[in-house]
Amino acid sequence: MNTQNKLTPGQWEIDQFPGFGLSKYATRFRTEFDPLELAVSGDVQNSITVRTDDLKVLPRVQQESDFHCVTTWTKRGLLWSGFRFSDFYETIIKPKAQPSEQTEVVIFRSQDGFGASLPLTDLLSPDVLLADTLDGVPLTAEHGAPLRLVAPAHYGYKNAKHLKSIEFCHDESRFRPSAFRFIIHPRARVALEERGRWVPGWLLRILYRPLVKPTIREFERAMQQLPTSGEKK
Ligand SMILES: Nc1nc2c(c(=O)[nH]1)N[C@H]1C(S)=C(S)[C@@H](COP(=O)(O)O)O[C@H]1N2
Ligand SMILES: [Mo]
Repeated sequence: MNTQNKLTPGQWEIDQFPGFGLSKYATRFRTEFDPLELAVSGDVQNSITVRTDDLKVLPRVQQESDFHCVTTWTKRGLLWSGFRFSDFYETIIKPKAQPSEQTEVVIFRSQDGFGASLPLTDLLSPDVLLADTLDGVPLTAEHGAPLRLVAPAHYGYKNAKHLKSIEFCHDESRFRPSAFRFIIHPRARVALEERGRWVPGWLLRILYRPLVKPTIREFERAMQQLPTSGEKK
């Protein structure tokens, strides 16, 4: 569906799909894979907890899409399955949590302390999923168990893994970025090369590219130290 023939500017294709992220998260593995407990709060009437069974009312969708990390690697043709964020919003969030009509920003927080935010309008695109399987098997610790965001039109750093909570907010004020603000763009659309803010995309490419291989190795080493060694518990 989202697999394009031509890579977007500044990206190169890699064969493997590495576990990846900011170095500081490499060893902060989460332990709570199951059961899923997703806390929903923010500018809402009711704060609620969403569990695995609650998601089962949503139609399950499969999607093949490319994944673009801001540090310039792209993995093509990943097969995800899960639930459309738009279905989640319409069927669960709107009736149960009753978010404010002025909701503009959604903040995702992860079990390892990572956080990401995106405009609600971007998340309502049909290719944005809350995914729980990759290539036909439940997500591993490496790739975001138990549930992660998949937003293929946005750089990897918007695709929060190991989701713990979701906040529906009027604005970004409750969001504390996981890294220097200049490397985080509020939308981070791949097609527009919105890698960061204030710094042009072409410069960030040059700064990031040397970090790719060492970061992949760092995450691989950290994975090997996990007692469950990448398996979902
Ligand atoms: N919880 C969490 N989510 C995260 C990250 C992280 O470190 N922790 N890293 C982000 C970045 S920078 C990328 S490129 C992708 C990598 O996803 P992968 O590990 O499945 O390849 O996850 C994103 N989501
Ligand atoms: Mo990334």
